[in-house]
Amino acid sequence: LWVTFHLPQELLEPIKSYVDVKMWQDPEFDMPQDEFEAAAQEADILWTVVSNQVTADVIKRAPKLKMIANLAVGYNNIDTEAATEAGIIVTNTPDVLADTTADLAFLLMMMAARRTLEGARALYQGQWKGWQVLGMTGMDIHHKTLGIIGMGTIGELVAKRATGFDMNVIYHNRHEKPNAYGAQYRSKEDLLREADFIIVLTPLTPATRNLITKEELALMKKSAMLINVARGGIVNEDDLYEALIKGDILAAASDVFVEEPVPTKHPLLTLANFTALPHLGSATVETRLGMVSRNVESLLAYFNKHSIPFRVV
Ligand code: 8YV
Repeated sequence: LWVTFHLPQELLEPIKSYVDVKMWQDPEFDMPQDEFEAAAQEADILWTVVSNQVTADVIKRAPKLKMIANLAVGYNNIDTEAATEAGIIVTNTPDVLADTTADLAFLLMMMAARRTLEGARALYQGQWKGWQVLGMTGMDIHHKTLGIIGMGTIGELVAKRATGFDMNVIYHNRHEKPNAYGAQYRSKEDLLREADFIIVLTPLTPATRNLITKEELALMKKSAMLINVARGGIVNEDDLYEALIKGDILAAASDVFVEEPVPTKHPLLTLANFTALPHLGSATVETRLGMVSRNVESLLAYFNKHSIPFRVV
């Protein structure tokens, strides 16, 4: 079994008696893709994270591979069609991170609304000049309309939070969800036109890549804010930059990027009306340990020839 990220040894204990374990040793940096591909070639089982690209080509050159446990709910890093064809089991970590990620979605929305990054940056840089009536004023979220695009488990938990903040919630999803905390279904276009805040929460698939481009941004209110806690690539970053520069929308925030870690020269990072976080959606101790447990459960079921929980392929 190849663990392609760094885990504290004690978390490997439950599986060690079943299998020889190799692990990426650097806790600071992701495993580079070429080293990951070399690991995949010799692995029977891979324990991966979303920075590992398991393409059809990687699968073709991994003759022994039988299972991939992905430490994430999203599995856009894995070519599931190629895995299915090769008879490879793929598992993920559903539900356990949903509340934590919903919290972060809310946090990012409020950071954008209240301009907290801008304010904190000014303070740390010694540029806080004192209280002014209209200094650093943001926008209230209460009694505003929140539009959720992608009403899965995390979307519903964001809607739940929003009701406690007296927001009016609308959503767009492939299927209508009648019991989603009073949230009202809208077409994508109507949601874009009506919402004051939009939170993107779809998985990244061929259908959702570039779901938000200049056309969608143009439909949004000029006072609206766009928040992405799903995946880079769902929102077109070049178009978002243009929209923020031109004032097509007021502000945006994102926890996810097309390239992660984000290059320090990324144009979006130069904008005062853009708030960035380093993919912290699921980053609490409780949730990360819960995610590890989900994968361990799947692995133990595999070793013991039981039916495999959290299986996506
Ligand atoms: C993961 C995530 O921690 O679960 C997901 O889909 O985006 C994160 O919570 C991260 O992607 C590492 O695999």
